[in-house]
Amino acid sequence: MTKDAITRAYIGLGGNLDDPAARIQRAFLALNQLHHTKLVLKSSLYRTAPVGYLDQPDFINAVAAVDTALEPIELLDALLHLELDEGRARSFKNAPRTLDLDVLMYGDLQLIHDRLLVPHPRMGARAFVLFPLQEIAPNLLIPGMGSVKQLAAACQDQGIERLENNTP
Ligand code: PH2
Ligand code: MG
Ligand code: MG
Repeated sequence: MTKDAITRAYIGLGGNLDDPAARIQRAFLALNQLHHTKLVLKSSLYRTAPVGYLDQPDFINAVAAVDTALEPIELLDALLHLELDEGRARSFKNAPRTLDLDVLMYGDLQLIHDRLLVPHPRMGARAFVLFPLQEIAPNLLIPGMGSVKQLAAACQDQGIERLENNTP
């Protein structure tokens, strides 16, 4: 099922196993190939310190903007397929991974669904989301959380480095 309206959605990309930068570059291409979906903007790649479970390699993170006619759950399922294509295995919460693709925002929607919370409930406190998001959408307001600028400014202390040439 698709709907006629097109919605701007933001996708968080991250990984820290087996050449994550290459996987994120492939994921940008794959997002543009999804049904009823067009890649609109992609951020630089960032090297980021792990958040949550600390005993694991640094991550590579980025954010993409897509315009999509997929419904939120359809988009979620499409992203889960792309993760599987990149060999994603799920062992424990916040475990190292080849590729994680998260629906961060879907227009102005605030969604509580048993499979998906939008906006992503932790995005407002994570530099690895907010810095790349701010790069591609500096004036964005995150429903229920505030402006990406203010939220990013409050996360300056988290380890994050923009990769100049987009390679680690
Ligand atoms: N993702 C997590 C938990 N911790 N840390 C960084 N630096 N980057 C991530 O993408 C990340 C994380 C859960 O998905
Ligand atoms: Mg995640
Ligand atoms: Mg995820």
